[in-house]
Amino acid sequence: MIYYFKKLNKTRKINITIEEMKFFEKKIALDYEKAKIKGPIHLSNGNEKNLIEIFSFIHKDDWVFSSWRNHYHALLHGVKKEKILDFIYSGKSMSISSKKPKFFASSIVGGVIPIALGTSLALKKKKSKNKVFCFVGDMTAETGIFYEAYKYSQQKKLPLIFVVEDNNLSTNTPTDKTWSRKKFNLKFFKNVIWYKYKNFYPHHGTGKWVLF
Ligand SMILES: Cc1ncc(C[n+]2csc(CCOP(=O)(O)OP(=O)(O)O)c2C)c(N)n1
Ligand SMILES: [Mg+2]
Repeated sequence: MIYYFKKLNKTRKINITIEEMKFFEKKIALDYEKAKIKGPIHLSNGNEKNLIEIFSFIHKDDWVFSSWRNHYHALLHGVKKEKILDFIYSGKSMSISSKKPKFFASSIVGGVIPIALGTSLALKKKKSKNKVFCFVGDMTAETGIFYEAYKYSQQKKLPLIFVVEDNNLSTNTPTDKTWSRKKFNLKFFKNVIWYKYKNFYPHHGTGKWVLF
């Protein structure tokens, strides 16, 4: 399924199950519909198996960067459930961050890419064995900043691995049609993990109109 895996070693056993992940998002969805969360939420569904596999290659001391759709990444990297829920229920779901484990997310398309790049440069300078994993959506992976950072990280041989999560949507715009994507296949890029999935939830919210 994922082309790049043969280059990585499994470093940890993931103790969260697919059902627990789905339940975590479902509870947030229900509370959002009851107007208990006064901020946007971006839920995931359908990529649990892919993520459990990917996180088994991520060391607990590695850096993980993410986006607005970050709940699963934070959970699997070991950010405490209570801490994740604090961010979400206080309306700050898009900027979940943690020092231990090292986790940082941003709502800005491409916003974390240069930060992830700089972090990987710092790790290399410190001769650290740890890596940086930067999760991006498929449309984010089409932006200029992605290719600029990717090129720099490759030329400098930095410990930066991008994970492209491809739902073929940028909000409601199909990415393949926008970019005539057939020729570009990120799957074969070095230091890129790429997987396709179909999200049961819409871009943000749950699909139900919520009145506060
Ligand atoms: C700089 C910037 N421009 C526009 C937006 C609005 N926006 C939020 S998510 C998104 C689509 C991103 O699509 P993709 O990278 O595929 O991620 P997905 O939501 O599908 O996981 C856009 C355009 C933003 N957050 N930041
Ligand atoms: Mg997308």
